[in-house]
Amino acid sequence: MQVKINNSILEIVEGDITKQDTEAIVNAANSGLRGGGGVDGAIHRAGGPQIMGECRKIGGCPTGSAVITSGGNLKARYVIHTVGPVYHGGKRGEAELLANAYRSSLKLASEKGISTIAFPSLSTGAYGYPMDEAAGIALKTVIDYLKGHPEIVLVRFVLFNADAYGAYETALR
Ligand code: AR6
Repeated sequence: MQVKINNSILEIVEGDITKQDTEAIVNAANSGLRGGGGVDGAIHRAGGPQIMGECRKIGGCPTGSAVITSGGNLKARYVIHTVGPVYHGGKRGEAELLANAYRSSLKLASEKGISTIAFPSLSTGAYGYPMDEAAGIALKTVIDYLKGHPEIVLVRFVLFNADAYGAYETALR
């Protein structure tokens, strides 16, 4: 499903983030940039050791912030690593931190002249954020950003299964 936000495209697809041909893909990292399971494990496996080498030099990334490395062997030229919040019930600022992770990633893309970017559904795996709530925050944050930033021409959400896709589809409608 695709919508236009001014002249930019926002789309949701079911698929694998590591296979995307956008200029950048976003990693659901941890604050130590140490690698892990889920999206993080898949990106480092597919992209090769160069990405971890660059992560080690950067050293870390606070929750809600983002850093950038090359894409190693991936089709995407860059990986933007961001850190979503761990979900503790929703009363510890999780919504704002999740929005910050999307915004920081988009801001970094704008600064680097990256115009096409693919996101996974941050925080909705190991970090336990309820998918429906996360979908609403993710889409609203990206739509608000696109309204003021025509330099980003494509944002693609890559959802890993039909349930995740359905949650984003409902939220987008
Ligand atoms: N492509 C797209 N989405 C995926 C893929 C993939 N290849 N693999 C999993 N997902 P998670 P988090 C979905 O756990 O919750 C790591 O260990 C998955 O179904 O990757 O932000 C890090 O090192 C889920 O909906 O990220 C951190 O320690 C979503 O991506 C921690 O997990 C995010 O799941 C980050 O946890």
